[in-house]
Amino acid sequence: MIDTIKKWIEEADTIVIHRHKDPDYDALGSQWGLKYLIQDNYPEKNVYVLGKNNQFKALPPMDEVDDSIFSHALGIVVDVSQKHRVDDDRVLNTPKKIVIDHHQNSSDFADLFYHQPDKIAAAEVITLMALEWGFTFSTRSAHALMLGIISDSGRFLYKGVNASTFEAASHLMKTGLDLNEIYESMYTDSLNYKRLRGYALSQFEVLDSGVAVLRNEKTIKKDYDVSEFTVSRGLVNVMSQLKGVEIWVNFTETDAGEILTELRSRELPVNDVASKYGGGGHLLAAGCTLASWDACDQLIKDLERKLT
Ligand SMILES: [Mn+2]
Repeated sequence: MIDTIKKWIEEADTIVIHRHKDPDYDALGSQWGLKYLIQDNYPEKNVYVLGKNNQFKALPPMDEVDDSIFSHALGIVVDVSQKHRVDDDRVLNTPKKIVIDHHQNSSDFADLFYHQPDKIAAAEVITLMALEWGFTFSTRSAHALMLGIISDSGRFLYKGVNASTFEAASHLMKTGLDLNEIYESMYTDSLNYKRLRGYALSQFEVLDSGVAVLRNEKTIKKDYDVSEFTVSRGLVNVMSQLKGVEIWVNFTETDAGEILTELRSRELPVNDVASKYGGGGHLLAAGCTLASWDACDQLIKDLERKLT
């Protein structure tokens, strides 16, 4: 399959690269990493990374393009495979769509689906693919891809990190990356985010079943001047690596009254529970959106059933 992906890239003059809504460093690093890889190896091609701008400052602002380019562009979507989660659905107007993803989901729009659920990051998938293609890696492509691998692996901590993760990282490091600078750019917190984490640490409850639960009302993001995404994704792991806790879940109320739900687990897969409520993700890290606080109690029961 990766030979076909390379062939489609070689045949295209214009390439648009998309990722999921509410991007993280893996989504963005995969986009920029792939863009730079293509440009460094085929300088004549026009490559654009698309989607809303975001708070991640270690990468440049997103590109902007006219609606007219999609009818003749190659579409590549990274780190997501379901169309309702793709940022900027104009990619659906491209004649050929490649999806490169490492989540558990199937794809409902790919013409070519390169699915690698055993890889910790989409950026790892792209790194290893480009290595097999014999592509040259510049520092700029390696930097973007490294952000993705570091972020989705929790700095090489999460389950699923394996020899292949280090193989990809090792290759990227050989371009001369400054790892300290990268960590500095990713993990220097603002004071209000530190305070928010302190608040969250004092708030979550641990149920007898071994499920830890944090409930964030909609006022919290205003109190701490952070985004909804920061509350939802940024706080779930304050409950990680805690003795006696097997599964932890973070509920965040949105302005519309829905509940963003982030699930994490030490050993037992939880993506089936996320799927049951219309979400998805990885085996041990998944998410969904619930209609109300009542539904949260239902979901907690589903998690507790796994532990009995
Ligand atoms: Mn990812």
